[in-house]
Formats: sequence, C-alpha cells, structure tokens
Amino acid sequence: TSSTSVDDLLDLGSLLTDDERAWQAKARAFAQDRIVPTIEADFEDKHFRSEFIPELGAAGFLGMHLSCYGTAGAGAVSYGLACLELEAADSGWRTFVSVQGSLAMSAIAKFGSEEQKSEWLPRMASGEVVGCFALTEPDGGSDPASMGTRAVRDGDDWVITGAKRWIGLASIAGIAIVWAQTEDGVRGFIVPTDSAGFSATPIDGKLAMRASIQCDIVFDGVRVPESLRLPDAIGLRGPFSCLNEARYGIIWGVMGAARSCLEAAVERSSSRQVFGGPIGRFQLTQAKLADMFLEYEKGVLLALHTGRRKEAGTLTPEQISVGKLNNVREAIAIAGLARSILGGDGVTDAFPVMRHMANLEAVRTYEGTDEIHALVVGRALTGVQAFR
Ligand code: TGC
Repeated sequence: TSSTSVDDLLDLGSLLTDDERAWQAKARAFAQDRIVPTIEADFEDKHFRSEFIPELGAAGFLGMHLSCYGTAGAGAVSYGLACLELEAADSGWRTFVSVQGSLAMSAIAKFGSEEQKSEWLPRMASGEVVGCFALTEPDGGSDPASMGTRAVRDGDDWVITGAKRWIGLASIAGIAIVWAQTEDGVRGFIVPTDSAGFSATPIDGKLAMRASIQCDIVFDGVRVPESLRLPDAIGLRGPFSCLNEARYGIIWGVMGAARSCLEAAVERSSSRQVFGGPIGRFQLTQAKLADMFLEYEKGVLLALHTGRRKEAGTLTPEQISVGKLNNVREAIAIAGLARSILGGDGVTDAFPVMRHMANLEAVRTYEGTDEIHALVVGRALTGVQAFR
C-alpha cells in the first residue's frame, strides 16, 4: 500500500483560504530553501544569520499581521501558518519573527503615537531596524509585576535604571521596547540601543535556541525623551497584550517543529531496516506514528480555532493559554516519540529531532511557562487565582 503524507491525511488545508495557502507556501519555501540547508551547522556554531532579516522583511513576514505603515496586513491564520513553517525549520527563526513582529512592532502599533508608528514601523517591516522587547528580569521572569527596572522623570526626559534578561535580539537591535516601573505604574519606552548607558550581552552556554540570540541588558541611567514613551501603554496590560500576540504565534509555530519530527519518523519507518524489514511494519512503530499524528492534527486544529477567533476579535488570554500549554506540551511529546523511532541515530544531528526537542524546552519556558498557563486555565475554571 502507498503512504499518505502527513499533511494530506486529514486535509486540513481544505479549511484554509487561497490567500492563507499562498502565505504558507511562501513561508515553507523560505524555511526550506534558506534556513534548513545550514541550520544544523548554525545551531552547532551558535551562528545567527542576520542576512536573512532583510529577506524576511522583503517577503512580508515582519509584522505581517499588522495592517498599516508598510506591513503586509495578512490575517491571523496566515501569520500562524508562517510561524508554523518557520519553526518547522528552527524555533529560533520563528522566535525572530515573533520578537520583531508580535512584540516590538505590535507594542508600537498598539500603544505608539502617530509619529512613533510612522518613524519605526516601516523600517521594522523591511528589516532595516530590528526591535527587541525588554520585559523579563533576572529575578522572577514569571512575575513582571515585581520588576525592578525604574524610569524616573527628569525635566523632558526619563532616566532608566535596571536590568533585563533573556531578551531576544537585544545585541543586534536598533531599538528596545523597555518596560519600566514609574511613579504612576508600568510604562513602555522606545530606547535606541546606541543610547549612553545601554548595554546588551548575548547569553552564552545555551543548549537550546543556539542559532538565535538572547541577551542580558543593563540600563545604567539611560536617558530618553518623553517623545519616546509609548503614550497609550498604561500598566502591565501593555506588555501582557503584546505577549498575547507572541503566545498566539507559538501555538502555531510549535506544530511546525512537531511536523518536522513526525516527518523524520515517518521517513525513517520505511528507510530503516531491522529484523529483516522496515521498522514501519512493526505495530509498536505504527502506534507511535498514529499517536504523534493525532496530536499534531489536533494541535493544528486548536491553532486554527484560535486563529479564527483572533480574526473575529473574540480570542481571550485564557484561550491563548490553552493553546500554548497544549501545543508546546504535545510538540515535546511528539519529538520524544520521534526520537525513539530514530533509535541511536536520533540523538545525532543527522536528524532535526534533538534540536527541536532542545528548542521546545526553551519555548515551553518563555512567553509564560507551562505552570503559568496551567494556572491561568485553572483560574478560569475555578475563579480563584493561585499564582501567589
Ligand atoms: P496582574 O499583575 O494582576 O495583572 C496586571 C494587569 O494585566 C492584565 N493582564 C492581561 N492583559 C492582557 N492580556 C493578558 N494576557 C493579561 N494578563 C494580565 C490584568 O488584567 C491587569 O490589568 P489591570 O488593568 O486590571 O491592571 O497579573 P495577573 O494576575 O492577571 O497575571 C499573573 C500572571 C502570572 C498570569 C502574569 O504575570 C503572567 O502572564 N506572567 C508570565 C509572564 C511572561 O510570560 N513572561 C515571559 C515574557 S517573555 C520575555 O520577556 C522575553 S521576550 C521574548 C524574547 O525576547 O525572546
């Protein structure tokens, strides 16, 4: 009997519009033609290929779901599909698009003045300017309310002092969206990274996300004018509503990593010969493949449901938590089953599976850990918050 490809069996593509399929095809081509050929070496060498940034911009992927100031104005599902295809190559490149588009650009699009939007968004959409999003601090990533970074008013300026950690792209960024405590609560600032007192240092020793950059940042009395404060960002609702955007992209993205693992396992089930035949003829192998496939397709359906709700304007943070918690957890389980089908070779870089597994451990931790999202769902079910 002939085999059916992973994406054809349930034909979920039939639920997409022509425009969405076109975005997916464009993202798949970029991921497979540009990222995949060198990703194993880049991961090994800890090399971030910044030459891809203007290419991603020219193809319309940066801030692609925003609808103004040089952005592509694509729908939420199209954006999700792009995240899926990029993460099928490597989580680091989906993360780049998330940080630039969902976090830094969306902060300016949601909360910026007209002058800020027209100055920065077109240049960020093209990739000329990279943005980072500085929220997390060394003490207490899950609890941004306890942030120690302070912005103090001094005449027409603000003076920012403090530290941030795990900030993607900060060492190559032109601007940082910085969240700081003020006398009136949390506020957001656009901080040019060449400001005096700003320094960003890449974090070394990562065994995940090695082909991308995360940094420590120090603000040593960084001075920015009032004109660089985001006027409409009031309180923690500001950064959290940007996190909603990035978490939404993760719901889709991790299914790309899962698909890559599943495809490797399916291919190996026919090419690997053991006990006189392909391992795919064994019932245990087929049961694993079926379980992986079920969770992959359910994850894509959940992503599509959240995407349709986002397009309708009805997606809630709790629904995003359901999607992020489930899909990252299942992507990790799929990667583990794929590794077992690949046997010893599965731990080598001849296959993408261990790289995806390592990356997914980072993805389960950032933008809200499994535990935080479980507690958001628990709060929705019980009406009682159990964070502290
Ligand atoms: P609480 O402090 O009570 O709420 C403060 C205000 O925020 C509102 N809010 C939200 N608004 C929109 N969307 C959401 N998802 C929101 N969550 C909370 C809330 O309604 C309240 O508004 P207001 O107007 O009443 O003041 O916080 P909470 O009790 O609601 O939430 C607690 C908890 C634990 C869920 C929250 O603190 C949380 O989500 N923690 C996880 C933080 C997180 O995800 N950090 C990772 C960030 S990743 C990063 O910084 C690096 S960027 C990626 C990269 O560079 O690679």
